[in-house]
Amino acid sequence: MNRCDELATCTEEPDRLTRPFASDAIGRADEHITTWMRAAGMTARRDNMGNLRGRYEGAPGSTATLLLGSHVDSVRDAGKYDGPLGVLVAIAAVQALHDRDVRLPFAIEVVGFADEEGLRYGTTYLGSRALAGTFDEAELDRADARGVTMAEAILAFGGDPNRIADDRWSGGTLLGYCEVHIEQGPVLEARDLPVGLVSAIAGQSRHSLTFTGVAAHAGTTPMGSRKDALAAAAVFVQAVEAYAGSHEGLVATVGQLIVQPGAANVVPGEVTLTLDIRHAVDADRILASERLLDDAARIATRRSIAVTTTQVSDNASVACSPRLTSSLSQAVRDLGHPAIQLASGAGHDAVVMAGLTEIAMLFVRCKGGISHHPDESVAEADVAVAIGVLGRFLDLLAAGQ
Ligand code: HGY
Ligand code: MN
Ligand code: MN
Repeated sequence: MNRCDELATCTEEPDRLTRPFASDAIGRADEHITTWMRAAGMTARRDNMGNLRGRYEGAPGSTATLLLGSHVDSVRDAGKYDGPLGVLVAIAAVQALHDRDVRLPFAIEVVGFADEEGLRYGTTYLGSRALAGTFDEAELDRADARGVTMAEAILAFGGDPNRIADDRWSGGTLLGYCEVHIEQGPVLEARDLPVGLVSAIAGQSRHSLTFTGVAAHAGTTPMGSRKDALAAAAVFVQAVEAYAGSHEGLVATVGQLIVQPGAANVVPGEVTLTLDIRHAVDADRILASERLLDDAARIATRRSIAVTTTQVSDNASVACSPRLTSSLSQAVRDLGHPAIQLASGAGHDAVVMAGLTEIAMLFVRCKGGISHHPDESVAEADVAVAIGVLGRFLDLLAAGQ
């Protein structure tokens, strides 16, 4: 818990927690985590994309590796636990082995992923894609809000943007990937449970839309002859909320909206906004994307303005491994708790890791289900359960359960 507090001081903004990809703040966080990894008997290095890779060797002759971890980056004005809790619980489980001088019949790698949230470049899962070997090099040309490309950011952060391919897993047989993460939802609190197993992770589509009208004088342009990009975007935002609200299991969000030129006395000429669409069933998510992008075109045409849309990312829903989840469930029961399963509406690096190996996730109860907000909080007792469950999970895997 103290370590979560310490990492929360690593921020790009003095009055709130904002820790973007390849920033000085995440560099400071990596230094703390590296120290803690080494204290737990791990070697630690940072790869080209900026993932922290801690390794705890297995017993002599062991050949397989189990991956643990979560992400180190954050959203803007974030809570302390989304991401870092999973990295620190994994380090605590390895620390317990190291303290007992125990070597398992497999190695453990704890990964602190460089970018799960996509705050800086709008993309998602940069770190886990590099490790899974599914990173698209074309993304290196993406520019951030200050015009710094991803390649330049990687270089400045100490990585080689031309050698991201070296980051892909090449360490032999994998037993799987297990991620501990706060639930970011209300289920465990409602059921009064400290932890739960993840059954599946909802699919997620991210789009960028730009409405282009004509900037004009706010005082002299009659209402009937305006091509107001923000008025059109506002109708679209309402349409997004109405559509998602009337479709079971669908959530859709306009999280960012940038108005140009952004002056009080100028009719907005251009608005760029983000659209985040999620559903557990991929067909429903894809249909929602099509319908909402059609709505945007219809709204623009009716107002004689233009709209362009770009798909920024698309991640299918992913089921967790029954085999790994069964061992994780057994670990939960062995610690005396019911092992319930619940779906994840939030995305996680596990989505990408599912392309590399089997995945399992353990959710930790969080207060009020609050997340992506500074009020995010977890109970120390629940974190202790999560560390115990992960330790038991390692024992069960070692016993070949
Ligand atoms: O947006 C998400 O679901 C995750 O927090 N990146
Ligand atoms: Mn997260
Ligand atoms: Mn998050």
